[in-house]
Amino acid sequence: MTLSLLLLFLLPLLLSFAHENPNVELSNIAYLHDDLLTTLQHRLSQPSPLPPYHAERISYDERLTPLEFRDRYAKRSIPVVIGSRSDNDQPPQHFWSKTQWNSTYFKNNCDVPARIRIGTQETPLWEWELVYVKLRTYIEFIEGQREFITVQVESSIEGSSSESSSSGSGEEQREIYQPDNTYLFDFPLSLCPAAVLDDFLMPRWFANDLLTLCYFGEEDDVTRCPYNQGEWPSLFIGAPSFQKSPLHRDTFGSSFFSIQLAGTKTWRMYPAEDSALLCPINACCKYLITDVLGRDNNLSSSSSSPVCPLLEHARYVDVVVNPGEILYVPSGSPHQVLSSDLEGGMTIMIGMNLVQEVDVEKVLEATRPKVLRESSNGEDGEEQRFYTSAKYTQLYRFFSKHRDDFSTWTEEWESASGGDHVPFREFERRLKLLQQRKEEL
Ligand SMILES: O=C(O)CCC(=O)C(=O)O
Repeated sequence: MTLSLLLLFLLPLLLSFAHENPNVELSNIAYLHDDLLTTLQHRLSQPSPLPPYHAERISYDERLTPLEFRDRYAKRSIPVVIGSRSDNDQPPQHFWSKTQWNSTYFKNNCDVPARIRIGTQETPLWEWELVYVKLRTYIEFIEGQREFITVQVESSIEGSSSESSSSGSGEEQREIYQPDNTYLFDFPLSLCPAAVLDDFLMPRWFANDLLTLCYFGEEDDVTRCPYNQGEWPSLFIGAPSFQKSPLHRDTFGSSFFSIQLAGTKTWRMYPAEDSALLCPINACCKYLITDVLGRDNNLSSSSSSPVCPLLEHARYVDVVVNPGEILYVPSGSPHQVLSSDLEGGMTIMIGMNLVQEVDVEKVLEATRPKVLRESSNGEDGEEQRFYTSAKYTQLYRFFSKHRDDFSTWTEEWESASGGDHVPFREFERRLKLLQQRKEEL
């Protein structure tokens, strides 16, 4: 089907999404419609075909400054694997932590309750149940040292919510026997004893993150913004036969980097501007099709789908990320991740969402409060209904207030840090460090 024909069927298509899929919130339809219209108009105005989406691979010890990284890759939304250019040039696996971050390290240094997901390969990870188990016990289970684990069911845990990773002492317990139907997904390292993060060296290309500077409130009552409360960096651990996580894009327009510690992952990434072609079902971050990598785990299939006919027009790139390598995913870029068990081992990965200067406009668009129907509040007795997450409010305030400052902050940070990798503790304190430096000048 050509794009101009698709344009004609645009509205009925969206309406049928809404009708057929109970996950589609009607209030999102107008937003999605605008997004798709813009995408298609842009496509139709381009000389066809558009250049293919591509990723770059650079060496981890290349003397590439954060500002060069910004100009060469982040500004142009190019995914990057920072690792080795050849098999003979492997980066040291533990470069980013003082001690080697491997399964033994996490078993010995972070034996706290961890929230894991359990489900089946047929259902997307978002629908998997959330349960708790001690991290050491979980790792022993997926390493094959335990036949089963006893987990605590989230609903039975006092004060728990799907946003929180804390655990309490509930009663309901269950035994789990299938490691491949479990996944430790996005477990905040801040829940481990502090020594774990104190060991961490922030790669220089990401140490200019602005999200970590987001606070609100008055001087003596200052609070960290949501998503700046120790959610990241986070840990992902999968059993050797865990397959894949679903297609999604990351929350509020943030970008992302990961450090692959063990096992191999293959990432399929789409450019942010093709996102509307993937049949999004809400303004953030889910899609009607969750699996674009194919049923039998091969990478070639699923580029077309009867329920999402626009999918075949979306460009994508597949990249393999090996142990020791870092992956950069540009802001707004939808992705699906396939875990490989070529060597029969588990996968361990550290991930971190961030906001760099070049991401700010996308973050503002994603977090801007959007109302279903404009009306001055109360005038006609109707309340304004926002359909942007309430958690985005402080992010929007911060990023719009300082919109014009970020470029200076980024450059100041580059000169304060010498553009080098930064121990995590200093990275967390960098606003203070910048202020100190200004006072000294
Ligand atoms: O590695 C994975 O399984 C998924 C990671 C990911 O897509 C994310 O954190 O956004």
